[in-house]
Order: sequence, then structure tokens, then C-alpha cells
Amino acid sequence: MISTVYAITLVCIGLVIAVFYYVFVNSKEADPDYQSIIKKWYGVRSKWFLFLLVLGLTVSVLTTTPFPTPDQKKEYSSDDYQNVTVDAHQWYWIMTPSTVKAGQPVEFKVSAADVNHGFGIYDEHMELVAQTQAMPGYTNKLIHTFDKPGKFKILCLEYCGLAHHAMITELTVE
Ligand SMILES: [Cu+2]
Repeated sequence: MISTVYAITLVCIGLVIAVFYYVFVNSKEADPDYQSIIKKWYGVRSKWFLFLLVLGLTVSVLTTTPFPTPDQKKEYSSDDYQNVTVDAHQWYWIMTPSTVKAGQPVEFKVSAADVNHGFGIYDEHMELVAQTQAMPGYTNKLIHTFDKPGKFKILCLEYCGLAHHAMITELTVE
């Protein structure tokens, strides 16, 4: 059985090689009419490529201004920013303080004690307001300004083990 399959495979490989060889040998016969068509469509292709390049760059610039991620190296002063430290653990959050004011930007300094977690802030309709990764050994800065008071929920956005779904805490905006 195995030797039959082996033989069939060899014959098929031989057929594929034969087809490639046939195409390769016959493609050497240069056709002057065909050459002019190739030249024309290579020109069209270059223009299309340039158009896509300019379009892609324009869309990228327009959709990333202002850039959604804050400057991670900048020190955000406590005069202008409310500073909140967030530590993610399996399976709870330590967030200090857990109450902030509306109208003034909040700088969340987010890290993790064990594995990767996702820090997600949800409003009262359970719509995601802002998020960043919580990673061990790193501090990710997230800046968000709450426009009005309310109760917000913090949920983990990265599957981090058995009780991942229970990783919930509350943020109060006054
Ligand atoms: Cu988690």
C-alpha cells in the first residue's frame, strides 16, 4: 500500500515538473505584441502602487492624530494630572486611589504582579472607555479624562487563569 502511494506521489511530482518545464521552455519565445502590453500594464501597476501608498499614508496620519497612546517616557506632574497606580494580580486589582475627579486628566500607571492582564475601564452601560495592558516588569501609562461623575468598572481584558472573569473592581468619578 505504502509503496503504491509512494509511486503515485512520484508520478504526480513528475507531472508537475513536466508542466513547469513546458511553460518555462515556451515562455522564452518573446512576442513583440505581448511585450508592449506588459510595458503598458507595468506602468499602470506602478501608478496604482503609488496611489495606494499615498492613500495608506494619508489615512494612517489622519487616524492616528492625536496619537491614542500617551508618551510613555514623559513624567506627568501631579499638579496637572491625577495619578492612579494600578497593580494587577491573579485575580484582583489594587488601585490607589479608587476615586478620581471629573474634568481633570487621570494618569493610570498600570503594572502586573504575576502574569499579563488587561486593564479595561467600562462605563455604566458596560462600554469600554479606555484600556491598556498590565504587564509584569513594565509600567504602562494610560491618560483619560472623565467628563462626568459616575461609577466605572475595571475588568481584566486578558485571559489570565481560572478566576479571570472575577477580576472586577470599581472606580468612582466624582
Ligand atoms: Cu487578569
